[in-house]
Amino acid sequence: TFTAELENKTEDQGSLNDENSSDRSFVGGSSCNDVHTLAFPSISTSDFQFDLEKASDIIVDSVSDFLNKFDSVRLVLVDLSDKSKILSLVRKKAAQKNIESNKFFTFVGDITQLYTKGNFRCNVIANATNWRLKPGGGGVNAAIYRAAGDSLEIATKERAETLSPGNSVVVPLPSSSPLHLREGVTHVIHVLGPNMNPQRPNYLKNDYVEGCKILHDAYSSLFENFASIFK
Ligand code: AR6
Repeated sequence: TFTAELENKTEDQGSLNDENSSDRSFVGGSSCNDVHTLAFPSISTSDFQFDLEKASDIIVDSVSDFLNKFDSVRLVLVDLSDKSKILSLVRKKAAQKNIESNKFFTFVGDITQLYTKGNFRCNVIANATNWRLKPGGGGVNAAIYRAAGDSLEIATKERAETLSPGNSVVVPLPSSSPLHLREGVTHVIHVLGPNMNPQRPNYLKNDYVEGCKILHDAYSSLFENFASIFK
């Protein structure tokens, strides 16, 4: 079944040190060179505390809309653990929607080490950022800024100072950045999602009508910006 395929793929690709992975030609091989691949984390569902059921519906709907419009692209939802609830919800819902498993799948691993640890080439990665586009703060944002070095902060500042919820910005990564050199990442797309955490700015006070709209806008903006890189 579709689900089984996705699960197998996730296990193979996520097994970080498996030198004999049967999926090697698919994940690391030249087939990726003519396919633009975006790896993205689940926006807003950890530090920003957005509901996982609602987020998974929005991810699958947004992915499906995007894949209907573009060929030669792949979208990959990444999370750190094979116990990730958002990954399993999204896998289940993607299967129900019959989304093609070679164009959209999940991957278990660190988004900053997809190639060196996961043998998986992705030229573009998304970051779940904060409104000031600042390094640190924890989560995937801290990890990406740490892995990319100072040049990401400098390149980001040239593009934007702040971001409003539901928007994203593409930042070309200088070739001197370790993330570019080691992992082959050419662009980082910062995305700001809706915030349901009272301790963070732009707190939505559990307003899921507004929250769902913003998360939908965030993924639409992310995918459109991804397409704009290779168009
Ligand atoms: N690789 C892959 N996925 C990761 C990684 C990683 N290295 N680290 C975390 N995740 P979060 P948010 C997953 O909290 O909810 C920051 O401080 C994680 O398991 O990073 O949008 C920013 O500055 C989860 O599935 O982002 C903002 O202030 C997903 O990434 C705020 O957090 C997103 O979790 C944004 O909160």
